[in-house]
Amino acid sequence: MSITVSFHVEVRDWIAHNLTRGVAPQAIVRELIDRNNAAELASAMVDAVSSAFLYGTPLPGETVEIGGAPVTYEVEPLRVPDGATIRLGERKVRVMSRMHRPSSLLLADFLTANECEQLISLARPRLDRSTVVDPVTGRHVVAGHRSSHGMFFRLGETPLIARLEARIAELTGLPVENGEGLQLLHYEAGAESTPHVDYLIAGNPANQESIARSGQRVGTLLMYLNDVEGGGETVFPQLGWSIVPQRGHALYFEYGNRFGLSDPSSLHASTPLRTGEKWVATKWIRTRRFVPRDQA
Ligand code: PD2
Ligand code: ZN
Repeated sequence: MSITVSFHVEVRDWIAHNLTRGVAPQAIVRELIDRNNAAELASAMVDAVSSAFLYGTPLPGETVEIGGAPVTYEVEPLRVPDGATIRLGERKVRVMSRMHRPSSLLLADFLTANECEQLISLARPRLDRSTVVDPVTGRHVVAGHRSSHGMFFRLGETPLIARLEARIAELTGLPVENGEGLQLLHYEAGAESTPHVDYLIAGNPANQESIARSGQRVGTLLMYLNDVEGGGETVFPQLGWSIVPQRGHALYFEYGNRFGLSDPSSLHASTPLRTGEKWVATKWIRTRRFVPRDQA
């Protein structure tokens, strides 16, 4: 049996702040007990906030359940047809592998060599140091989990971008307008992307506003634009799965289910590049039409 008790917003935000700073949940529970909270209540409050961080759900409201069932993620299959090949407009792409959780698909021939080269040529003069959203302030800052350089295309910015976005929509079954602008990343020797999830954690105002405008991120398509000589693999540490980038290949994975939860098993990274360079294009897809901050 579970009981529902009130949860002060200041206490919730204090827990969220400490989890974001990397304080261990057990240490936060101990501190709450030291401040005269019952042990069951302290654990329930920390679990409720941790679970929102883990599953990308909104922070709990003004109540918390003690003795409730733990949250689990129910995986849903991709909306991509079975078979060894998939026809996308004029193109026939080859299915190299499928994974149940996170729901994923590895494709060959998603892009032609010429499309890869054109994307690199368009992006190269516009590269900037990649930024990440600071989980505490919500501001874009250099550093954090990426040490690559990157740039964004606007939706449908060129005929090539529009053609690729139509191909992505046909693959995923999600409308073009749900996609964020295509991002290109360039890694040089030593550059990496440390383990992270692509869905938004509603722990800061910037993410809350972004989710309110466009919904949560539910899928990522990574398109590899060159063959990589050493390192630079996309890894899923919880699965022990590693994808070796090859020109024209694409990895699609989904991490949102119909209950509005996000899949923590989609944690992934790009290992440090040992030699040469790595070019990758990323399309993040939302539950609704993507509205950039400056167009809200
Ligand atoms: O470049 C990659 O392999 C990679 C790995 C993890 C890219 C991203 N995440 C990303 O763009 O989100
Ligand atoms: Zn990522």
